[in-house]
Amino acid sequence: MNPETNAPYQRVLIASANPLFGQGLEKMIQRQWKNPQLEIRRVASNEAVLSEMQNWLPDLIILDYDDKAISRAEFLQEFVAGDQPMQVMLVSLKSSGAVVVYDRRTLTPAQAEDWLNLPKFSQTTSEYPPKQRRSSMKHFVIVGVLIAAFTALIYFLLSNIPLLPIAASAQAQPIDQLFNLHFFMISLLFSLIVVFLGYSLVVFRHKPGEEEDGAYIKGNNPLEIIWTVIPLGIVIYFAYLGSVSLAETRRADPQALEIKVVAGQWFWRFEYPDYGIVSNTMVMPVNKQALLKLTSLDVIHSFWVPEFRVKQDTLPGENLVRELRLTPTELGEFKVRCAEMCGTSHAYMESPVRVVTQAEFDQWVQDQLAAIGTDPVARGEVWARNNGCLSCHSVDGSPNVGPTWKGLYGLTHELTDGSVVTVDDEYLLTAIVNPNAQVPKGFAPGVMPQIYKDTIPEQQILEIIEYIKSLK
Ligand code: HEC
Ligand SMILES: [Cu+2]
Repeated sequence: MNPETNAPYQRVLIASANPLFGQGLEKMIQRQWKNPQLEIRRVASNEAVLSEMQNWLPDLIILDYDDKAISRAEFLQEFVAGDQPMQVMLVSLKSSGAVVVYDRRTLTPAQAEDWLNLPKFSQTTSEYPPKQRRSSMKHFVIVGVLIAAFTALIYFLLSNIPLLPIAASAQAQPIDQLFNLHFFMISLLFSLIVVFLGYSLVVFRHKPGEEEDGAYIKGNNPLEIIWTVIPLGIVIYFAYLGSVSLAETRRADPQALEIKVVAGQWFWRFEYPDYGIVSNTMVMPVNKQALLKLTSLDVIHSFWVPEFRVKQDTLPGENLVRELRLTPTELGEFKVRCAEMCGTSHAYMESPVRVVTQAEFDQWVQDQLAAIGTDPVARGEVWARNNGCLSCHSVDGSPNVGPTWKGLYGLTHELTDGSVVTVDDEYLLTAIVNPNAQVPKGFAPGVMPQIYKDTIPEQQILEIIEYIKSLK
């Protein structure tokens, strides 16, 4: 360092947040200048620099070139506001111990910008802050327009690429509305990120010869609050829409057609308890709600017809029956597939789903019933099997939860109340529709389901009785 001997400094202000910088420089200056009147002060923050400049009036200010905590821009502002020329040095300490003096000069306020050579500042002092704000406003306007255009473009593409198959059920409507909204949000967020990124890359690129570091930004509270509160609001709104849509897909029609869906490795079976039909194809009348009661025989499967959008797991276990409501709105042939990995043939676990008119459905029911036959005994056996009677009653005399049906008809029975009855048609009918009325000795009341009066058509109950009578 080589100070001008004819202008010895009396008050030197060293501005750096790095204590090593200040100490090293102070020692060096005292050794070199040997000026007994020399006073050196060290400050570590912007505020301190500014207050010392105003109150202590140093005649040399040494700024740490590498210190981002000392803002040269603010320093400059303060300096421009004053009217004293000031000696400033811009110094950098290298790790090798070398001192690099970038600049050292007496500055008049008018020269200040030139000296600091901060490219962001305008050439004319008086314009400095407003001009900067105006030009960043310009960037925001351009970016805003670009984001809007980009969002529109991507949303247009997303909504015109057939990402989803046709929507073929009433339950698909609220779900597709949600999908649309999500597509819009995806487009907006994607544009927001990519446009800001791309614009910054292009517009704020280092120009050749521009060696300055970028501005040091420590935080921005308003920005952080905005980008927390707005997404939070959006997420809460989506949660609200999600629950509304869920309720919509579950809206119950009391007239719904019940279909029991049984999943197993690897097949689907569809039972129509109202008709006593069991089928490998799910046939549904159009525009009529079907109430699916889903269950599994082995592992967890999942019932999914993509055109209907809604999906429901099927779980093994009597008391884990799940419900799904479907109102098909389009005639046609679809496919149910398993949407839960369930073993080696999971990928092939598909069954046809046919949506037909009510007339076609009635015809299908007639055909199925005709296939079962007209023999009451044979039909009774089907109803007994479909309704799960045979899981509690054996037909070969072997013991089970309930009394065996073999040889039951005509038997003389002792009941738990001590009375003795002969098993005839009337007894069997009462036993099925009102099981607790007469409990045979050795069996507990309340075990046999009390629901059959309501769930099995009377004609079918009579045919079950014919079947029981045939088991001699
Ligand atoms: C969960 C087991 C269970 C199921 C399912 C079941 N039952 Fe029963 N059933 C019983 C038991 C236990 C009894 C004896 C106690 C009673 O009568 O309540 C019985 C009694 C009967 C009797 C009288 C038998 C006798 O010896 O007096 C008839 C008839 C009968 N069931 C028919 C049916 C029919 C038809 C179905 C299907 C639609 C059916 N049960 C389903 C458990 C069952
Ligand atoms: Cu499966």
